[in-house]
Amino acid sequence: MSRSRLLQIIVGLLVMLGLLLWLISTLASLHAGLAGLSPVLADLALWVILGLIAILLAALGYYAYLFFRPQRPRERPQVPEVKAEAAAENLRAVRQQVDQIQDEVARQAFEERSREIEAYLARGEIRVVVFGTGSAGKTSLVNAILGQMVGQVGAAMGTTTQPQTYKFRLPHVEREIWLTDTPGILEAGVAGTGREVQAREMASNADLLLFVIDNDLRKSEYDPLRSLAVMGKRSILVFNKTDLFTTEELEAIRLHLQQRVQGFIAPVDVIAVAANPPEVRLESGDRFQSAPEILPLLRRMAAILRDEGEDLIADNILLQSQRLGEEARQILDAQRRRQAEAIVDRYQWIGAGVVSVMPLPMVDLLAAAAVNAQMVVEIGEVYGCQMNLERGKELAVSLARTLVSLGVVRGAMELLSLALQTNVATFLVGRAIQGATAAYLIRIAGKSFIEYFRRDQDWGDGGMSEVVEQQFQLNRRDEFIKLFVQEAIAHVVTPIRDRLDNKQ
Ligand SMILES: Nc1nc2c(ncn2[C@@H]2O[C@H](COP(=O)(O)OP(=O)(O)OP(=O)(O)O)[C@@H](O)[C@H]2O)c(=O)[nH]1
Ligand SMILES: [Mg+2]
Repeated sequence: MSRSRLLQIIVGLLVMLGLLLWLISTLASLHAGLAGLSPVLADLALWVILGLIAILLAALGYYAYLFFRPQRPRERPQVPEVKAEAAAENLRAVRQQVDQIQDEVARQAFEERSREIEAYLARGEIRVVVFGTGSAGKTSLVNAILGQMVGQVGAAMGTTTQPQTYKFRLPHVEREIWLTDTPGILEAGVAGTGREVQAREMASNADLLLFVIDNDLRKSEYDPLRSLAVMGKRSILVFNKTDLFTTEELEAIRLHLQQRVQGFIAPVDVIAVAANPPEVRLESGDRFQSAPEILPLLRRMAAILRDEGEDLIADNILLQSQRLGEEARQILDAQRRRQAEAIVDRYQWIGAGVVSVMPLPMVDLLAAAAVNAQMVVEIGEVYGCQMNLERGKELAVSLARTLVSLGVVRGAMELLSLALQTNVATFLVGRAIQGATAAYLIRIAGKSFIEYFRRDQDWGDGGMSEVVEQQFQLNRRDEFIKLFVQEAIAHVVTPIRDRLDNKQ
């Protein structure tokens, strides 16, 4: 403690002691004066005055406490808890899906993306992405916002070839802001297209999008802007290079822009700026560079980030994790489909082999062969559904009935008879038709079961019949039947012919 402070405290204490002594002597003389008149009145007056002093001291103490109490550090605003929890929950589910992806490269890419989202959730920065056509002035805008030349500016399209991210802060916005400059969209050439994909990806991951244009909105700008805004991307439409227009032109364009984006961008979020007004030569011959005019944009950004920042982040994390989940689900679906189709493929030719050597009444035999309980169980396993053989059989039998009742058995036989008669020697045609039809029906049954398990063991509104009918329609196209017959000849006819040849 400094000496002057110590001195202040001692002087303060002495003053207080003096005041206290003065108060006591004043009260004592007041009490003595009143006691001469009435001792009871003297006591009462003394207590009232002491009570008032006590109340005064308590009030003073309370306000002193409020004034001097240690300030709790301001808590950092957290992402709204419910949404953040939903996003974390979603990410956990996505991770489980990702674990099942067998393709190493795809799995690693998904793991990387889910780690990125988690890191983003933990860090909580606000990501602002500057996006738009080549040469609209995106890099100029980034330079102006940051107040320094961080990125190269050029008249030709394609000046920025890689996204660049810069960190900065805005007054009254708690979180750090990551500002990303992206390569322009609609650049010519393959390199431009690749960059465009990257830029679009970054735009769809942004918390806040600054969509930069330098004239009226072209269709090629309107479409991506609309689809990003409609998908829930918070966007500001930044109309740059306003120095090139007269005040009247400017107002007309601004009004027109506000009308065009009505419905997905509010009029206050259409903002005119001049990020990098060019140097002008004055009459005196001196060169003059006017300052960028971006203040309205900075104000609007600060207002949005201050008022909606927390929601923007939470919504965005949720959106990203949902997108990741959807993509993982599609890959997993394709992977399971490939595995399940391989099972169907195996069973269809096993069934065909069995049927082609067993002379049984055609319709019964085909329907029975078409549905193999073991195949049902195996397809179920691919889709993570454990079922016993008994249940597999139940499903198989009801599907067999449906195949017969829908006329698929007869239909398949007619289709294949027609195709095989021209391809196979007469003495083999009967067996070939029997075998190929069995394979074909197993295929229809297998494909129908794939649909059933894909939909979480649900046949859908139209029931089993609709799924079977659909599969029959899909598998009766000419091109497919031609290929199928070739395969059937290889799997069914050739082995029979070989056996007969060996016997002779
Ligand atoms: N008149 C005028 N020109 C500007 C303004 N802002 C940018 N420009 C010019 O527009 C051209 C393109 O600017 P950039 O900032 O490189 O544009 P970009 O959108 O980053 O372009 P890419 O990186 O190629 O996609 C440059 O010649 C800038 O000087 C402005 O406010 N007024
Ligand atoms: Mg640029």
